[in-house]
Amino acid sequence: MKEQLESIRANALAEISAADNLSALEEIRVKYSGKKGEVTAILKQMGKLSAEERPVMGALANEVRSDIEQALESKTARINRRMLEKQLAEEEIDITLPGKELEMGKRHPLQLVLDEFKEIFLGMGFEVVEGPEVEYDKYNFEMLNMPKSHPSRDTQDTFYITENVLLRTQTSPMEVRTMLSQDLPIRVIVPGRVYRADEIDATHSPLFHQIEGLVVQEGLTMADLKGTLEAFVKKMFGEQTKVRFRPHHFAYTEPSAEMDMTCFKCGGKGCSMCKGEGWIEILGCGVTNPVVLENCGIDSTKYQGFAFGMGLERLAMMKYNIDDLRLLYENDMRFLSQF
Ligand code: 2NL
Repeated sequence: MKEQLESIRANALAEISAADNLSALEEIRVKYSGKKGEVTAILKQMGKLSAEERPVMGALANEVRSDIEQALESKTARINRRMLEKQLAEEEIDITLPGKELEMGKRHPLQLVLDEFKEIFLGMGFEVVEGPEVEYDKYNFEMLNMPKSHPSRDTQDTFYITENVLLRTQTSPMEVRTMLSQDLPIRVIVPGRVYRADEIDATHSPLFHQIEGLVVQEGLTMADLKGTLEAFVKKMFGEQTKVRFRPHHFAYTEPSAEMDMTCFKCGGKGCSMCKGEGWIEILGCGVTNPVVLENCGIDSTKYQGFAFGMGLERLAMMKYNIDDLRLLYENDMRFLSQF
């Protein structure tokens, strides 16, 4: 039995030393120490031995079994380490390789101008409000002192959805909503999409963007309107910019005016940009018509308002010297990547 155990040990250790993968090692373990393994078979025969031999052989059998288990364990560890090293070598990262270039998104020129506009007016204490593009005739026209017969209500200009519902032609309906719901004083700017049934060309589009502003408080005068708008233009186009006001007519303001600014290209001398005029029209404005204030439940003997409105596209075209409105909608990367 002693020789048998010695030869089991020698064979097992030789096989373990030759094995080069985990499943081979598992087979060896089963062959020697498994339920039907060779060492296990010997241990089962211990009962047949004499009382003197039994402890000696028992000790030897245990020694053989533990030698085999230790050898299996250390070989398993070696194989595992080798596999890990191989995996690490395969996954090695070459930190000298150049990185992939990430394309950064950019803000659209209309967004750039809007952001700058908001920044300027937030700095003067205005709030930004936005509202629905599908509006009631009542808010888009009626409350703004444009009765059913008014030419700007002509169906040629306005997209009607039903008799009383339309796509807003300006953002003023949101100012009406603000006057109806908000406490005084009111200082808001209202940017947003507006719609007109226009043919597309270099200066027209059925969808464009407008920014309007409205102030309602006690003791307002035309001087507040002029000062606010002049401050805005100087911030947006530079301190050297001058403005002038020409009388105009809007149903919702009285008096009304259009504001021009000195041409940002020639500084007022006259050039192709301003068609030799030296001045460029930038916005429409006026003192809020008392009729509009009263329509919105505001006491026009106590409170005054001023309002203004302009096209965002026009502002962007002037600021960035863009000569065709359509460039702002086509999303051509060659155009957009310039901003
Ligand atoms: C333009 C210029 C303007 C207003 C918009 C306004 C709004 C309310 C009351 C009074 Cl709620 N006015 N907005 C005022 C003057 C001009 O837009 O060129 N529009 C066609």
